Amino acid sequence: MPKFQLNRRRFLTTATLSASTLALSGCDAFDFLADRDNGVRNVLEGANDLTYRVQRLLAGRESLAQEFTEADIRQPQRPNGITAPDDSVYKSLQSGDFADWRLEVTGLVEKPLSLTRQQLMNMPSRTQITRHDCVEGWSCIAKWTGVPMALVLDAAAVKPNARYVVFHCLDTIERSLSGEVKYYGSIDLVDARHPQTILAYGMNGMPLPVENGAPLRVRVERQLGYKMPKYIHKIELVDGFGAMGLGKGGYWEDRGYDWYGGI
Ligand SMILES: Nc1nc2c(c(=O)[nH]1)N[C@H]1C(S)=C(S)[C@@H](COP(=O)(O)O)O[C@H]1N2
Ligand SMILES: [Mo]
Repeated sequence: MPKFQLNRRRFLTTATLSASTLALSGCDAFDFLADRDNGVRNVLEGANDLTYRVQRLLAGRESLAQEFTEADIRQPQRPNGITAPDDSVYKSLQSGDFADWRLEVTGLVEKPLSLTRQQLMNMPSRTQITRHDCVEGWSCIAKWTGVPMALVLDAAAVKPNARYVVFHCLDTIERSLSGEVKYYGSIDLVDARHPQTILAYGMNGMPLPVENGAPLRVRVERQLGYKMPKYIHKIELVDGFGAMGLGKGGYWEDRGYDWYGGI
């Protein structure tokens, strides 16, 4: 395997306009939000659509999520959801250290791509120390390294009618009599082209561990954890979610979570 190297020639940006300026460090809990009957949470959820539009309006396309320092990293990123995919395709890719893994970029693009991890690592990278907020009520600060998604989208030449980016994952999140469901999720092109939206292959200076989504996971820093799919193998540009899953644009969205998980 080629030696894994993280490029440190990166710009640390200062925190700007962000709703998430709570001075949480490490994996602190904000337990009150985990309570599903909590009034604050209900208001937050009811206001989702409004939040989405207001954030767009006030914060603009380029506003950044807060970034932290090395000293703010207190412990490993807490793994959540699927942490060890048992799918045979994933396990065989993993046993070959992902040499045979590819990221497909398909759908509404002029130039479909099929990229190795090494090719992604050869592209310009960005490193950022950010706070991950899970809807279950915990937060974690970690350092993420990856290729800005805008660069991958540009390489694929997104068609003008594309509206969303869908992430297809290798892990099965649900098994029932009616079949198996693989994790998937989506964001719009504004978030996809946001400067802090990266396809991450490194975490805390090391290759991304399996628990946290190896070989590739997305970071969308102004949204909640469930909006950041792990174990990605395909990025699809679409103009709607109609035919996909239950039609809401993501595994958790299909089960009632907001499509815009802004923080
Ligand atoms: N493929 C996949 N992506 C996923 C999940 C998952 O179960 N499978 N869980 C989501 C949730 S709810 C969270 S909080 C984060 C957890 O990321 P971490 O394990 O790196 O902390 O991944 C998100 N992305
Ligand atoms: Mo989460």
